[in-house]
Amino acid sequence: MSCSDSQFPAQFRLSRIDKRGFPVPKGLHLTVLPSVPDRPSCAPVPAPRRAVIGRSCKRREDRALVTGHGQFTADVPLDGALQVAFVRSDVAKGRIAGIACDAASSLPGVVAVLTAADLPALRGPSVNPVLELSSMPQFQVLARDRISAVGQPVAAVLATGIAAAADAAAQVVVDIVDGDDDAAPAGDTGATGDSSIAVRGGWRQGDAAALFAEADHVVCVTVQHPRLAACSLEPRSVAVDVDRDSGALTVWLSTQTPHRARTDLAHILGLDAHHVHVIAPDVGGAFGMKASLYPEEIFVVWAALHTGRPVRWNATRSEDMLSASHGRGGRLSGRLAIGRNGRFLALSADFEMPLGAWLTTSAAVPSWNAGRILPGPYAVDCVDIAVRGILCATAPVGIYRGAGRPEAAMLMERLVHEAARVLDRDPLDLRAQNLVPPTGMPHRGATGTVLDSGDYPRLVRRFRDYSDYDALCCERDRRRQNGSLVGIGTALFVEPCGRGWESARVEWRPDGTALLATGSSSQGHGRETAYAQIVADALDIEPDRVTVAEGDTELCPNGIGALASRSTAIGGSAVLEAAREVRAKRDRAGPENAPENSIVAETVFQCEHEAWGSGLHLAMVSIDPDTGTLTVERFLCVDDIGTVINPMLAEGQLSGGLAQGLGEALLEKVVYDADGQLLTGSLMDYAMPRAADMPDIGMASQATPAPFNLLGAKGIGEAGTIGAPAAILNAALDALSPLGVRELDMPLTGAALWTAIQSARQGGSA
Ligand code: SMO
Repeated sequence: MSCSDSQFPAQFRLSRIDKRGFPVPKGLHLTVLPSVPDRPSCAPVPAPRRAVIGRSCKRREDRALVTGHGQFTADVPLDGALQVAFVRSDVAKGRIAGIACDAASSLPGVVAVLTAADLPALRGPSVNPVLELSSMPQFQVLARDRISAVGQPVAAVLATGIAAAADAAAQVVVDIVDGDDDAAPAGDTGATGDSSIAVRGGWRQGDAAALFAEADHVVCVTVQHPRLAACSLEPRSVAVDVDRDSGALTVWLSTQTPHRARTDLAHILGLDAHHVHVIAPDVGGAFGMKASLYPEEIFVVWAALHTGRPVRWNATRSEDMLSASHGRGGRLSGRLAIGRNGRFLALSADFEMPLGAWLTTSAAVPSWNAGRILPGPYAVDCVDIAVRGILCATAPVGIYRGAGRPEAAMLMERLVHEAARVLDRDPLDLRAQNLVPPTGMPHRGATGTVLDSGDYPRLVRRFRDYSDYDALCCERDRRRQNGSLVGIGTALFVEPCGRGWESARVEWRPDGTALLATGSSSQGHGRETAYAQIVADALDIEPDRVTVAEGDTELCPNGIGALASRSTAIGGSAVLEAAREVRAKRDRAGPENAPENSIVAETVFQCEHEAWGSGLHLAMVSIDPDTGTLTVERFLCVDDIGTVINPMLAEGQLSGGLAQGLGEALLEKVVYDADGQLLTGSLMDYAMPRAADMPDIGMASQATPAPFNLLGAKGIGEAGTIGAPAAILNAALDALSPLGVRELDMPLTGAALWTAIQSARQGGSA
């Protein structure tokens, strides 16, 4: 695979994407802004002879994927595998009075119909205790006595074919009667008492009460995030083979965390981890939804052990809507105390985050991130932030692309825009006055987080130039005077990428090729391409000489996974470290030894601090006063992600994230009714953005390298989901500010905006 087709500096091309999602031909709008680091990186990448890092290599993964030769879990051949169909609860709460399986059991092709009574008590996946877990809900593979949410698996059919399994599942009759002592509220409602709080967190520094009392201005904002479905192109999927003699399991799983799946499965089933081999083949997107084991997956693995036969299950789209983890859904309130001249003095906030009926591995992560990240790029010394995670009778709510970062940025940037409105200041000027200065880096903030690097004032200046901000504001004011509803919204945010470690093994062969095995895995986001570039750069070979193995617990060293924008910064640093070590060994051995032996190095890279990317996004919107229809006329962003390995991949990550961010702002919402019935069970009811919904996007970059990883890289995977909703909501509120509209709930549908316009007009005339 050749990589020589295009060569760009290590920054984004400035590109535009047209209505169909295709880049506008180069030359039409191409303006490459020079990107010069303010300060040299503490750990500069040595100047390579070939400069493979920074090249827009095409994704080596894509030829197979776009020609139908991908190998997803559902494609793995597994002779004689039993298919599973689950019988799910059609009510949100109640007690199971009886399950009638006889009719189903006698159908042709049915091997077994199993209920909780047939299963041992199995625990759930481990839960990451980033915050206090105050009451753990019971985890159940199949519901034993009580129902905790609509869609909860109650029974499972094992059959020789998928149609037979589904037909039989339809014949199982589950008798559910009213339960009266359930604590968790049905549907997506608020807390009903202490027993429904499962996660607690708080951050305090300084005397917030005193500062609020003496502040010149106090602004308050509440934001309700819609609950979102991850909607990965490939739904959940698992296939299990079992070695009858040894009992060893091979588990093909659509996951972003294969090693953790192995550890959890071994723990849950009481097996030695070496008897569990997890393989994540091609993964068709995950977005946080495939980072935890599900009851269905645990059942399938147990069933293979139990029957001694291969077993598989592929979720339908509706099963994912019903029982895969959702994201967002939080209700966040905040107050900002502002002193004379517009200085931010203190920040207080209260978050209520839904958790659903059981806790996924990362259930507490959105709450933790939203709280600790809230001050963002601002120097605010005093904070008082409280977070509660609430159990409710719905599908679980966990991490989803951004995982608390979008919630933090949304609340903070709404507060900033509200402050600018109250003080009659320009939002960019007000921000510029309150930023953590580059000379203050690394900066330990009031919530204890350490911003590693970044030049926020320069980011704001650069953004002003790039977006021609002042001209846009003039245009808005002119059109507003003519009666149009036009608004500009901005959002300045930080994006920490994951902590901890990843591993890599590099083998340099006598024929000049290299084999990389990475513990970090891929969820379809181009890791093979980027990692091959890193190895090639270090060994001074072309990337097509590098073979990459990933997502396999036997072929690859131990790893964490494709999470939290950590793949390049941490996974990539491990790759670079191993490649450098191989190179050093070869240099020591001398060229005369090189042709005979492979040289191997395996390393674990441990990161001391997170790398914090940053970005400033702008949306200019207009709203049709007669229909409420919102049009995003312009979307412009400048992002700082440090060293860029592959500008094309970075751009792809940013635009994909923007699409998901736009989805949250304008279209998407999982809806439960008051009885806990899911009203958005398919893509007929749940509005994902389509290509035609995407505006033209302008992107530019600046680069302040991250000092605590070897590449100087920062995350970009979540930037779009963080910046877009806040920029768009701020823009919509700016557009409707002449009518006195101060609050809007996402998604900003035509109906929602029309209603807001009508009630503002009636209120105004009353
Ligand atoms: S929401 Mo991510 O896959 O950590």
